Amino acid sequence: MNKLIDTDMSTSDQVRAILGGTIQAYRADPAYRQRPDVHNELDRIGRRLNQPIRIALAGTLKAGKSTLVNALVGEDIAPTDATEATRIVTWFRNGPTPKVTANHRGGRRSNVPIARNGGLTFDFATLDPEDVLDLDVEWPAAELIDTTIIDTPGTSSLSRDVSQRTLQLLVPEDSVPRVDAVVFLLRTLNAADIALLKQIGELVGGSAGALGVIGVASRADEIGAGRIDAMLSARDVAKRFTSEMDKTGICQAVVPVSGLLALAARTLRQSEFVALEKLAAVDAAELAKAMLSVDRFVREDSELPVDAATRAALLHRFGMFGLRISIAVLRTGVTDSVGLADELLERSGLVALRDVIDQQFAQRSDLLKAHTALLSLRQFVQSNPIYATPYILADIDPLLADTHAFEELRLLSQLRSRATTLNEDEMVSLRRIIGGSGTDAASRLGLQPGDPYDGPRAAFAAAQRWRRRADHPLNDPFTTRACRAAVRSAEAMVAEYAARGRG
Ligand SMILES: Nc1nc2c(ncn2[C@@H]2O[C@H](COP(=O)(O)OP(=O)(O)OP(=O)(O)O)[C@@H](O)[C@H]2O)c(=O)[nH]1
Ligand SMILES: [Mg+2]
Repeated sequence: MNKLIDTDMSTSDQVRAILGGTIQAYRADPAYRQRPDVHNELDRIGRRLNQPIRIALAGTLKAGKSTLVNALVGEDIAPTDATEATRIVTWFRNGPTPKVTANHRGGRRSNVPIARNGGLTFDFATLDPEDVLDLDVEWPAAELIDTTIIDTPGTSSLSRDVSQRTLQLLVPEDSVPRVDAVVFLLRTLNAADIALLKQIGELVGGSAGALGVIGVASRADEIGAGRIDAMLSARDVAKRFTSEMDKTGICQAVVPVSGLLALAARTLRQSEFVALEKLAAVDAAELAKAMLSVDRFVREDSELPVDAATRAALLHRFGMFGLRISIAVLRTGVTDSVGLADELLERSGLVALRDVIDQQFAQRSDLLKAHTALLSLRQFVQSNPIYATPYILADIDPLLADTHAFEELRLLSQLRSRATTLNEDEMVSLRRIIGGSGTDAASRLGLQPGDPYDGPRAAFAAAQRWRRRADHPLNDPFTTRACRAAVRSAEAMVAEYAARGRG
């Protein structure tokens, strides 16, 4: 990654410095010297700065959260059937060998046997789900090395206790953030979904809670009822979702995704490819008739060249839309399973989602973690007051308020919900320059890789342009604030180019 703007790096260092000072203050304080719990908590806040970023998948009941966890990891590790496990918050981290631990109320930990039935499920025979706070899954997976993914129980107004577990994670009562970023899945736009999103949004807006939030219009393939153009209409729905979620002002982006199709693509088996090829070879009119409905497609007495059990299994893995799209892709002349998988993955929306996660979360992971640490520390010194508490707060608060990279993230969300006097072109380039399409200079300045155009000159021109735009007499305060942020982003690049030139 091109770390041109190194404000996030220095923010982490500043957070480490504040933390170091805080640790010393508590060691020196007679009231806390003998309190290992206090010192452990401070160590924990510090350690987290070096750990993978924590991204929670949250959303409504059956929105496809667990399926999307599996699609992101590329393996069937999150239970998706309606087992007890879907009611418990589950952490997926990279580890040398598969291992599942239950954290019980009162601090006890126990090993959970792993059961495999196609996917992974946990053996709850010896566990009382009511007594389990969360599950910790260690799994050797490349995707988990830099990112810890947290699967949460679906929220709904019908099941308060379960929703409560998710809320506790996302919007904890003690205000100590548990996660650094949130992917929020919505299948429909009902009042309860929007209310929850707003609840999270209020905390984000109040500069508490996760700073990064991405919206996903999930199970996007179902929107077109399995028609081939489903993902196209999904894009329309995503637009509607976007505008609805925009009103909450908390998502930096909204993407339509079919987790089911993405998972099938990432774990496509040769036997499935062979069966799909057989189906693709059937006369088009005949196949269309056989695929008119799910019931017809899995009929025992069907003439299709694939047996009923295999058809049912295919349907389970791909969904009707996935099957139609696979067959259409094979008919365009794709002849190998890798080609098919690539095409399906692209169409599932997962590639787009991963790009957004990379731009919004991965490239900013130090920053998001620094933000979490500052909030945690702020909460900590307030609930364990010592003489130094006001001084520590006096270090933390300006950092939270003035760190330009935090302001960039807040603006990326708020620009979606608040009125400005910017025209469409200006909005696009403003979002870009404050890092909406990636945090490296080329992305911010809209330069093509290998573009002969001179980066320093582009950065300088952008700073001038946004300075002028910030001074426009008809600006409202929010527009001025956004333009000034763009100036700062551009100036940071100018300075960085200059430093590079000297170095
Ligand atoms: N067609 C289609 N079905 C999906 C998709 N994602 C999930 N499903 C199905 O929807 C059902 C619920 O999926 P899960 O991934 O368990 O959803 P969840 O949000 O984790 O559910 P809870 O944790 O119980 O709230 C399963 O039967 C999935 O196969 C998708 O993208 N497309
Ligand atoms: Mg689930």
